[in-house]
Amino acid sequence: MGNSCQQRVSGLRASPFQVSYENTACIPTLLKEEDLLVLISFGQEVRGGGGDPRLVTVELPELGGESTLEVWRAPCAPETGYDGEIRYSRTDAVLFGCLPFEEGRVPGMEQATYYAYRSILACQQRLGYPYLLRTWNYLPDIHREEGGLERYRAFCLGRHRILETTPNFEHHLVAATAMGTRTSQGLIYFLAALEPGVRVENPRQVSAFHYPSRYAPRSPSFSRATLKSWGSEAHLYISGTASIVGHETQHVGNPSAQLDEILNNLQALADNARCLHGLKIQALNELSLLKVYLRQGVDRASIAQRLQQRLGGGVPTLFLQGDICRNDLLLEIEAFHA
Ligand code: 3EB
Repeated sequence: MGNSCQQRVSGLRASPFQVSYENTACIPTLLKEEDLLVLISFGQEVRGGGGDPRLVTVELPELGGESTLEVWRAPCAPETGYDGEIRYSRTDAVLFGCLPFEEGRVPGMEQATYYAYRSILACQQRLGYPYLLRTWNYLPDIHREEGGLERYRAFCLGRHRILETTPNFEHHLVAATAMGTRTSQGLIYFLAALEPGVRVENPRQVSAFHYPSRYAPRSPSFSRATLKSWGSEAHLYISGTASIVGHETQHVGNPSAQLDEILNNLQALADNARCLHGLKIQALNELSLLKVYLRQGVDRASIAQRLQQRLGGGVPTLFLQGDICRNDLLLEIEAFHA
């Protein structure tokens, strides 16, 4: 890599990036920032990014009338480029990669997923970041049946088939989001590093990789969170978290009760990260960022209000519309803690 960027604070390596939501910034200005690692926009695909590999568009509508950008900044200028179909941005510490989810070339969701993840694993090997920390999977039409199988379940099958070929794969499962889109182009992006994070599970929930087979022919290959220490600091990457206790959906048809259950799940997960791994987090209002996904028809304002009552309104929160993997789930929340 050209310019090395070992940032040291009191002799210890510090966080390799920070993430913020920005409502007033504009894309061309942000892309001129040398230390910009990743820029994520939401909704309609942005034209005029000049093919900058750091610019990613998640084609889910943002709710609430804003047009927010998610900005990841590194302590130094990243190196950017393309590895086949994967666009990447990397520093000495992390690799961020993004690829279109291509279903044209290979038939079916399962195969497309298998090949997408095979490309990701190969890219990690080539560039030298062998450990995934987190993945985001935005997949068109996840509830549609294809060859007798719901597409989300076919995704789980393809992801499991490739990941189970890696050493000690359950131990190394990482946090994830899997969300249905209403556009034709899907997208996967991921974060990888030189050393692994720690898998964190939730005592209120059956680990997704141990779900009974009625949910999918192969269980969903993700952990409830990944904890990654960066020297004196730590990040907790929290998966999309839903109103599931054990392995069953709770409060079918009731969005605000689902929200309360999600917050109970997030608190239990934070408690686990603190008690088992010493993460410095007590209350959910200490989380750095939230992303709330709402199924079409769920009222944003009432969810936002209840969230504010519970968390005090101090945690930056982005609301997106998406299809959560199970039909009876009305919302889902992912989070980042730094
Ligand atoms: C759940 O807990 C809800 O398949 O990668 C959440 C986050 C969910 C990630 C995935 C699925 C995934 O089962 C669904």
